[in-house]
Amino acid sequence: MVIKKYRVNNMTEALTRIRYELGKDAVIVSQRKIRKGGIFGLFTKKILEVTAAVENNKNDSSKDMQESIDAIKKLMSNKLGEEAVVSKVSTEVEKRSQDRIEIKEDMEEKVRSNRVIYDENLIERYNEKIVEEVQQMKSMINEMMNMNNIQKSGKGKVQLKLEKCDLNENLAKRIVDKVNKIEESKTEDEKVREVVEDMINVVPTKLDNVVVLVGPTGVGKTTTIAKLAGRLALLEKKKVGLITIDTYRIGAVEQLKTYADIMNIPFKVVLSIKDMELAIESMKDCDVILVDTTGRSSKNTMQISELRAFVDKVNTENIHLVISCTTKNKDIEVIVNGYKLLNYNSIIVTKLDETSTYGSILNILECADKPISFVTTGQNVPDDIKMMNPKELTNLILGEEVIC
Ligand SMILES: Nc1nc2c(ncn2[C@@H]2O[C@H](COP(=O)(O)OP(=O)(O)O)[C@@H](O)[C@H]2O)c(=O)[nH]1
Ligand SMILES: [Mg+2]
Repeated sequence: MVIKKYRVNNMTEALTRIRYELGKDAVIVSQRKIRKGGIFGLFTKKILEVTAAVENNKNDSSKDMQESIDAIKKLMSNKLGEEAVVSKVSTEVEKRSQDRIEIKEDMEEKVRSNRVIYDENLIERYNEKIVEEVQQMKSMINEMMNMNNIQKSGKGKVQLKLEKCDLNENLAKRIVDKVNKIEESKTEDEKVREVVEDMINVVPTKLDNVVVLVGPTGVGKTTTIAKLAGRLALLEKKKVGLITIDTYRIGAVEQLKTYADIMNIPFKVVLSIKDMELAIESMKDCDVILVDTTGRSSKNTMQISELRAFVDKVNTENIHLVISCTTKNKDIEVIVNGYKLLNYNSIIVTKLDETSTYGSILNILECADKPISFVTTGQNVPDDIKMMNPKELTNLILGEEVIC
């Protein structure tokens, strides 16, 4: 806000100067006649004193604001303690608000006493400006507090970036430690990529003999079995058989039977360990037998042991733990460890299309300490399944690519 007094001979002269110097948005706040010159009040001349005001974004508020922001940035870069910074900023905010309130009151008082028409919009805009400035200051204070909290937590930029990608805290810390040990002259990003890529072990899965999928309910085991069956039978022209021991869920049998019918491949429902032997025997001319299992609670060792009896009977090294990449970090540990009783050899991570951060993939692989065989990326059978190499998976994990 610029407020300026003009001593002129008449109003026309005042208006001309005000318009020229303050622009067309200026308003007249007050006007009065005063005496000028003379000796001891004699021979004085009556002139007009006109006070005009204009809100001036560039030259006033924004400049003040910019100065404050610059001051804060300087304080931040000087790494002052949190309290010192915040109290300094708070004082700035208060001072600025107070200044503006005083000017406003002053202006209103002048307008009232001189009965000058004034621009309501100007006051309104002026108030909005105050709110804006205070909000801006507030967000800067928050940002600074966050920065200081981060500093206090001792976490560096890389650690925070990894955690933002949903990698769990411990894993992110381990990656940072490994990055810090790399001596070659590479950028930090390159080092992080190298470490993450190194942690991913992909198995070029050969689907033959008997393939068993285990994992919690709803992660996509049956859908994945259907996708694999489709690829093997339709694309690779292999003889495929389907077995399910998922008789607990209503509709589970029908779901797989429908796929088997569509693909015209043999399908058996197994209810007992004895049935399992017979079913495998009946499909011995198949190149691949895919076995779907019941989703059991990984917390219930009884249920897992029961399932193990079936899986043991199959006698295969081709057991995949199926787990969704939308699984919460804490649950990953419970699932991965709970299913270890089934001696799975590799991991299938499903539902990559349902999230935009993929750190959980590495959380799963590291926790299980097993290679990854497939990822699934949607509900379409048989299309939405693929193998990904470590580079592609690293791109996803570090948030450089997304699955739509
Ligand atoms: N978005 C998405 N949904 C999937 C994927 N795989 C399976 N689903 C869906 O997840 C739900 C449960 O799948 P299902 O195969 O019955 O899981 P199961 O209980 O482990 O056998 C179904 O609605 C599937 O269509 C996937 O990769 N992406
Ligand atoms: Mg199922």
